[in-house]
Amino acid sequence: MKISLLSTSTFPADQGLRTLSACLKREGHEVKMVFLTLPEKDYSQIYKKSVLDQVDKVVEGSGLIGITAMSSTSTRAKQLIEYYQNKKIPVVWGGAAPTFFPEKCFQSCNIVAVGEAEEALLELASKLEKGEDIAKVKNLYIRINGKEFRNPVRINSGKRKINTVPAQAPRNNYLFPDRKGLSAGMLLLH
Ligand code: B12
Repeated sequence: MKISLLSTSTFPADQGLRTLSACLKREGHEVKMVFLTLPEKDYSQIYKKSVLDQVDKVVEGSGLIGITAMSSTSTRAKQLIEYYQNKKIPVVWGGAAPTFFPEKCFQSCNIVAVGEAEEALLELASKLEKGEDIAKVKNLYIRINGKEFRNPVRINSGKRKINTVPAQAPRNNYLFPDRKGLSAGMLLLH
């Protein structure tokens, strides 16, 4: 399945998102990562229509969109969530914001990931691809036809290989809008 992972971070480091990308690819999914950096000076800033149009082209055909945000970038995450949920694409919101404040994030997003999500995201992607019920996927808060499920955080089973090197290659990584000196393939922490 094609899965698009969107980062709202001000700096395209996102070791979490890159790790999730690598795990999904290993299970055969096609993954696009898009880094939607905006400067830190104004967290109320949201994405322009021209940027959303660029993202649309990359995510076209995705069966799932994942969005990462800290609380700082939640406003722009909510913009993306509303935008893609309105297009009827399943959206899962993960990262620091939903981990610390799941209830708050659950108000805007129908699928919220709490905590480390390697196994949860693989399970969600696999179930969506097969058309299976996603209501009981651990680590996720899920709303289906108005019914809400708040599943507990899992203890990683060890059944799936989740240790991996985060995806770094610029191929299939996109950075919008263009910001001088930043590259979607760059690695912050080495
Ligand atoms: C490295 C780091 C940075 C780096 C890189 C950030 C980046 N964009 O990647 C830098 C220095 C740039 C940074 C900056 C800031 N940071 Co910082 N940072 C961290 C730190 C130390 C580690 C994050 C990390 O890489 N973890 C390792 C990866 C593998 O784990 P992860 O990111 O949590 O991802 C996992 C899950 O969250 C989840 N997940 C993540 N994304 C997604 C997406 C989907 C779709 C799904 C399903 C799941 C999912 O699955 C991942 C894999 O298990 C954390 C503290 C911590 N211990 O986590 C603080 C932390 C995230 N930062 C924090 C803050 C406040 C900031 C700043 C606002 C500080 C400031 N005042 O400027 C800025 C904001 C930057 C921005 N808005 O982009 C807070 C966030 C609190 C909150 N409520 O959101 C934290 C938690 C520190 C704290 N305890 O206060 N930070």
